Amino acid sequence: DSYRSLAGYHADMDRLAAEHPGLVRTFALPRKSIEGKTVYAVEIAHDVDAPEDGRPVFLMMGLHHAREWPSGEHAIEFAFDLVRGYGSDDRITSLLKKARVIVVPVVNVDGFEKSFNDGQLVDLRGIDEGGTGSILATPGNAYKRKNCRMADGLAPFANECALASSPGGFGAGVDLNRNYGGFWGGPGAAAEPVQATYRGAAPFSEPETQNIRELISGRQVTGLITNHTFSNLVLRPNGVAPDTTGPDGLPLGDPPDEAAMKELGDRMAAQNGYTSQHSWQLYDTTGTTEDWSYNATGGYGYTFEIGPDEFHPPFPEVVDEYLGAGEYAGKGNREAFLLALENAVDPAAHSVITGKA
Ligand code: 0X9
Ligand code: ZN
Repeated sequence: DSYRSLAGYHADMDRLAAEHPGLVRTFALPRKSIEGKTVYAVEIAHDVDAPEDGRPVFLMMGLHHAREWPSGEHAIEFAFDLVRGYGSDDRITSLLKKARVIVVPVVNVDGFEKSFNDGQLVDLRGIDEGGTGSILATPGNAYKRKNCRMADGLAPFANECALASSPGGFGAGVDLNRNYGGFWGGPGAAAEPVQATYRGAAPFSEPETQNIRELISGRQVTGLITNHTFSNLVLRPNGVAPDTTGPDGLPLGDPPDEAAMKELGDRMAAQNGYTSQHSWQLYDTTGTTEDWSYNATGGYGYTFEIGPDEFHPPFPEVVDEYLGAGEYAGKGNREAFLLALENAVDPAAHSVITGKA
């Protein structure tokens, strides 16, 4: 009926596990957030409690960026869909016998809580003694982007985590989608803590990105989607163009799996009606989730930029865009996600490189 709060996400994950023992389990990621909150994952698979059995893992994430509310909703709705389909839908049942699916709907728990509470947590007007005026122009925190890493050298009000980091690049916090260890420190990420795309003090300096690193390094993640909003895009690595100079002094070139990753990206885009493109065609980025995960593990990774033009569209539109209903008839993310899961089960089966397609 409406966007989930952080507590709502946790309650739904717990309920899924409680109602479907053997199929669903929840677990805590190893590092607590900057503010000490636990970050939860839900895992869905046939015989989910069986010891590690070599099944590939498909990872679905949302809400690296606090304000991008639909990104968590689409992630958790996919979990619900898989649970509903297990035992009743042959395709889903078969996929869940061959792979494990892990969903982390809220990566940036601290930031999301601030954004969702939309400025109700703090009223800074009384303490605007620095006289910047910009505080008054930022009445709510719904548009907060980054995490809650507070930084030395910033005025006390700018160190308030509840502040939006944009517009105006205002406020402390690390951009979690610039903090991964892939091309960290390169173009398209800021070195100054106040900036909206601040990369952090070092690669993986943040507990929230460490969580995802541990998850991907400890399991066999052969495919992932990290959801963001907005612009109706399916983005694939890399975040910098092939003529960019790499660490060896030579141009990076396209990723070795470019042809296969393009083919899957295009097939997903045919399902959701988005545009499939290289990440760098949007703009340069470094330190992003899938630039690290793909280059570190070879598992395919995509960013979905959900929705045409809003961070917080009316909730019924978010549901329709997931299902492919209403004005999104026939163009839903559900089917695109299933293609990604299918590919993660057997990457070679769909590869234009192996020719088995
Ligand atoms: O800038 C970002 O992090 C993403 N856009 S957003 O509006 N959600 O902030 C785009 C990232 C694109 N680059 C890669 N995924 N490599
Ligand atoms: Zn984003």
